[in-house]
Amino acid sequence: MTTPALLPLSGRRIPPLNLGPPSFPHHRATLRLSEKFILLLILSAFITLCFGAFFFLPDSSKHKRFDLGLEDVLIPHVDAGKGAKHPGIFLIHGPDEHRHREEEERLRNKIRADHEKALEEAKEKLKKSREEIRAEIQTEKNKVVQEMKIREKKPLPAVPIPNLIGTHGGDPEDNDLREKREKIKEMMKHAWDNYRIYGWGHNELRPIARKGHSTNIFGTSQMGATIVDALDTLYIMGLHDEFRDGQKWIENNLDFSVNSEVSVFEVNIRFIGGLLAAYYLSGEEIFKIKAVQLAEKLLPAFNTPTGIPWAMVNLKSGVGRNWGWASAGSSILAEFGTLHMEFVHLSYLTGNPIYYKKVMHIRKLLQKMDRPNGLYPNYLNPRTGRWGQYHTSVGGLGDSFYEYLLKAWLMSDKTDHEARKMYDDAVEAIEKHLIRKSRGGLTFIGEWKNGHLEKKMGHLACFAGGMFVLGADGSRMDKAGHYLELGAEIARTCHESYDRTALKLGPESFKFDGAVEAVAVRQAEKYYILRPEVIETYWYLWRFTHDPRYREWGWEAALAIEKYCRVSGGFSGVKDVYSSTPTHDDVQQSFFLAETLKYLYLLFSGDDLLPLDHWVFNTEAHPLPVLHLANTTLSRNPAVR
Ligand code: DMJ
Repeated sequence: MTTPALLPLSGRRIPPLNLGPPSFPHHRATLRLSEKFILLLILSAFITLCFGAFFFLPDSSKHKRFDLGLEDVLIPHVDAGKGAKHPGIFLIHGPDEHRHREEEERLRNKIRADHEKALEEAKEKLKKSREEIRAEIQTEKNKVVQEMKIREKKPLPAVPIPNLIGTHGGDPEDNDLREKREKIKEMMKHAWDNYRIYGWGHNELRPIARKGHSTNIFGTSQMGATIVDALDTLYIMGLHDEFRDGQKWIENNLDFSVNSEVSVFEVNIRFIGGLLAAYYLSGEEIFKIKAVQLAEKLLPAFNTPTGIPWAMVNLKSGVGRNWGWASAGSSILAEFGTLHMEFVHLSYLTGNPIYYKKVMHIRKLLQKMDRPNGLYPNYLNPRTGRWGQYHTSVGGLGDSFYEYLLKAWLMSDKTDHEARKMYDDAVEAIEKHLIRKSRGGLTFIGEWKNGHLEKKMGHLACFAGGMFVLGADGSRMDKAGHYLELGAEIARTCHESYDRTALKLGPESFKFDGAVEAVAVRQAEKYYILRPEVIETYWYLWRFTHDPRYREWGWEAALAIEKYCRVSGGFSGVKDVYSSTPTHDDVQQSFFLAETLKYLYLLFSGDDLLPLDHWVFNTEAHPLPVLHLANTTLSRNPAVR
C-alpha cells in the first residue's frame, strides 16, 4: 500500500527515507503504524513550515513593480531621501541590482536554514515522551500566567489622592459609650471569625449550618462577598489582622475571569464600592487594581440600544440580560441609577473617562424623559428607552437612585448642580405624591402603584430619613429646617415599626391601614434579615442633631440583634419579628458587616471618625472621599485625562 503522503508534491519521486531495512517497496508496507505516524508528522511539520515561510516572506503587495523599460524594483521601508513622492520607497537601478540579488539569496538561505532547524526540533520533540511534552507545555502555560499576573499588578497612573481626613479615631468621650462601641466591635468579630472558620471565600455564611452561602446576585462563583464588603468596617474598627487576612485572600483568590452571571448593581455597590473604600482607607494598590478589573468586566452590560445597562452580566462572555420578573424586560431604576458614585471615582483614579461617560449618559437620558407626576417609575426598558409599569417607590426598586443624586452632588464638593436639581425636583414630587401622615400622626412614604397610593412602607424606605437630613443643607428656598424635621419624622415612624414587634426588630414592610399603623400584616412581610436602613437613619440624625434619642434607639436595635439574631456560628436573620420565639433564616448577609455594624459603630463614635464633609457613603455604607474638584464637571478636571 502506497502512503500518499510519501509522494512528493512536485510529482517527482523522492528516494524513500532510510528508516529501517533496505528499501524494497514491500518493506514500506511493513513499516509499523507508529513509524508511519512519525513520518506523517515530520512531513506535515515540513509542509506547515513551507506554508509559514510564505507568510514570513516580505509582503509582496508592498513590492509594487512598475514597467519602466528597466529592471527597476521598488523596495519598501528604506528612506526615500529628499524629494521622493512616496516616503519609504525608492528605485534601484543597474549596479544596485546585484546587491539586491545578493540580499534575496541571503534571505532564501536563511529560510532554508530555519526550515532545517525546525525539522530537527520536530524530530527531537518526537523522541520525547508524552509526559515530557506535557510538562513542557505546562511550563509554557505557567510562564504566560505569570506574565499576565505581573501585568495585572502594574500600578495604575497616579492621581492626586483627595485629602483623607478622619480615617481613624472617633474615640468616645465617656465610659458608657466606649463600652457600647466595644460591644459592637465584639459583634463584628463574632460575625467575621465565624465566617472565617466556616464560610471563608464563599459569598456569605450560613451560621447555623456552619457553611458557605450564596444567592444569584453573586453568580455561581465564590467571590468572597463578605470579605470585600467587610473590609472597611474592619479597618475603621482597628481590626487590622482581620483586615490583612481579607486583603491576602483578595490578592490571591479574587478572580473576575469567571463564567458567572452577576448583578451589575450588587457587584458595583458591594465589590467596587468596598474595594474603593478599602483602597482609600488603607492606600493598598491591590484594592484599586481589583476594582478597576471588575469595572472592566461590568462595562459590556452597557451595550444595549439605549446605553441603560442590563441588570445582569456574565463576567466572562459579557452577555447581559434582565431579571425575568421585571416589567416588560425592563432594567430597574435603583440598579442602573446606583452606579454614579463608584464610576466617577473609577474615572478619577484611572484617568479613563469611560466610566464617567457611561453614568452621565444614563443621567442625560433620564433628564430627557417625561415623568408621570414628576415621579420616576421603577422600570425602564433598555431596548426601547420607554418606562415599563408606572410603579414608583422610595423603597425597593427605586431607593438608591434618589440617594445617588444627592450623593453625586455631595461627592463633587457640591459642584454637580445638575444632580442637586434632579434630587430637589424628585424629592418635591415624592413629598407631594408619596408622603402622607397616618391617623396616629406617623409620617410614612407610600408606593405609587396602578394609579393609586399604596399605604405601605418597606424597611428599605427607612433609609430616606437619613437622606432627607443629609440633603437639608443646600435645599431649595432654604428649607433645611423642613427636611431635618421630615427626616426626624421618618426616623420616628421606622422606630415605631421596630417598637411594635415582639423582638424589637423591624419587619420587611409595614402598613398604614385604618387601625393598623407601622405593622406588617402579611406573614411574608414579617421577616428581618439584618438590614441596616433604620440604624443608618439613626446615625445620620445623630450626626446632624446630636439628639441622644438616636443613640438610645440604636442601642435598642443592637441589643435586639444580639439577643435574637446571634447564634454560636454568627448572626442570622429571623423569619417573624412578631413571634417571641424566633425562627432563624440561617443567613448572615454580607451587608450586616458592611452596613449594620458599621453604622452602629459610628453611632457610638465621635464625629471626627469619617466626617461627613469629607466622606460620602455609598449605598452599601462604603465611604468614598469627597472629590474637591476645582471645576464644575469632572470631565473638565485635569485629573481625568
Ligand atoms: C444593601 O445592599 C444596600 O443598602 C442597598 O442599597 C439596598 N439594601 C441592602 C441592605 O438592606
